[in-house]
Amino acid sequence: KTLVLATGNEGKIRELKALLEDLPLKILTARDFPEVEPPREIGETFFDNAFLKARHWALATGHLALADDSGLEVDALGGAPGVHSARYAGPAASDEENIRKLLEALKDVPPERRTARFRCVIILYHPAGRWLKAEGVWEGIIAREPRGSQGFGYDPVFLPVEFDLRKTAAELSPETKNRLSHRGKALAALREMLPEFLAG
Ligand code: ITT
Repeated sequence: KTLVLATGNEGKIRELKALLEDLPLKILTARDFPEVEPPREIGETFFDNAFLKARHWALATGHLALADDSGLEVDALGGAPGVHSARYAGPAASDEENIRKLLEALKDVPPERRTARFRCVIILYHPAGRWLKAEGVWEGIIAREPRGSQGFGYDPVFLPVEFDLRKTAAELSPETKNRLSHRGKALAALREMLPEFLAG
């Protein structure tokens, strides 16, 4: 069976491939289908966007499609940037620009009020119309300055609770991040449901 990763985000592709590597699936990505236009992400929730991406790529390619919609929710910002995490600092914003805007928004916020979490919703969509949903959350604190070079997105300013706030997510090995992260947890939950889904 072929599975299409319904994403153009290289960071997600790297992590999802590692998390799926032992499964008997041929993994392709959106990039393998240059003729297919990506959908517009017009949803207001992680679920809506994950669903629309997975459905779009499954129907366009005729293969199983897995979409990940994720983002960072910062309590002191009322849950922002949330579903807008990828484009927080503008339509074509880089990770660095998004991080700069986030640190600026939090510059007067003390450590005890810098709590945040990454959230990930994964939808696996079968071209026949069946689908599965899985979610994962990763709790942490927003650092005062970026540190580390692994991972992607907001990892350099996310201090996961598991490391007593001493390491950013960008200072963790890919294996450690995948074991603890919102994406790793969502994938673990999805795997539980997978045998029945693929057999059905
Ligand atoms: P696709 O829609 O093509 O999958 P995207 O980057 O637009 O790519 P999202 O709309 O789901 O995807 O935005 C997710 C953003 O949330 C991502 O660009 C990062 O800024 C942030 N994010 C999600 N997971 C993250 C992680 O594990 N580490 C750091 N930042 C993350």
